[in-house]
Amino acid sequence: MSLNAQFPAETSADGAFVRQNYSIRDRITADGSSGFPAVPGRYHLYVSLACPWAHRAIIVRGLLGLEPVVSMSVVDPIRDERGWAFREGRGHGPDPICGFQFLSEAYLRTDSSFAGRYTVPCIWDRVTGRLVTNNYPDITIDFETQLTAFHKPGAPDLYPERLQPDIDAVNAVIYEDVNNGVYKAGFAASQTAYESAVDALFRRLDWVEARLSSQRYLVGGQLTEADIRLFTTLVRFDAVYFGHFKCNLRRIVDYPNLWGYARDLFQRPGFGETVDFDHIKRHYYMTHDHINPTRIVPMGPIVDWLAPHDRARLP
Ligand SMILES: N[C@@H](CCC(=O)N[C@@H](CS)C(=O)NCC(=O)O)C(=O)O
Repeated sequence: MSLNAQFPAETSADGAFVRQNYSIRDRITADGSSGFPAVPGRYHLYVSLACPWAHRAIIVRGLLGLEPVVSMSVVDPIRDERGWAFREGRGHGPDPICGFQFLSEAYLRTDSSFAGRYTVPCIWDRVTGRLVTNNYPDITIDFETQLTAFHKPGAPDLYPERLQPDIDAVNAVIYEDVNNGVYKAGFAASQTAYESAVDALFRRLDWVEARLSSQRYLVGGQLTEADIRLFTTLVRFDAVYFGHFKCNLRRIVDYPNLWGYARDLFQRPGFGETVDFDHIKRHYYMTHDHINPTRIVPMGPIVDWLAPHDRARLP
């Protein structure tokens, strides 16, 4: 069975999308207590520019100035039954670390019996010759809290201790209803499961819209991990989730605050330049064959991400 054909199987009896549980969950630690010490040049981050979970790590790595510390490479946005592949193309190329042809090789070298999906983002350790983690929520947190010795001067504190409970609480509901909510809608295999995902998604977007009417950022009056997690879903929303995943009650451009907020982030250093709409659109529309069997990639929408946003007036 092809990987893509497996998608419908990843649903519960009532047709709801269920995200896999398999993951590799070691941690990079400042003191090395995990066996994976924070050492410059030791780790490599594999990403797809299409993937919202990988996109978080790309943004955080850039904002913290970790480019010289953790190397990174990009897979081909088109994934077939063999999984993510390293191929020459615009914005991606051969595997610079082990010469792998497919990301699956990194997983199987780590654990020859690995039974999960071969997902991005994941981090390779040059010293032990294996993956450290593919657990995306840990990757950005470890960059923020364990690699602090290597942050660039003036790097933002994206996960300040005093805000962590609030950030975690906002992340939890936004993950459930928005970040993963769009997937629940898109991969639903029953009308009921689809409608319940779309309901929850747009109720949560209304909640975020209200929250952002009186504050510039999601938590604590400053840019945090929570904003980065929401941004990578918002930036894909009108381009792919609205059509491809049928999240079409409203577009992000229809929400004054969410749309201003998304542009505010997009227009600052470290955000817009990491967004590749070509990889994003080709990945989703050409990879999920059970949703878009013709693999035709829509031309639109035309969205002006550079329009002024007026968010600086908010606290
Ligand atoms: N590792 C995570 C999330 C990351 C993730 O889903 N990445 C997607 C791209 S957005 C991926 O690599 N999918 C490959 C596949 O499903 O074969 C998970 O286990 O759910």
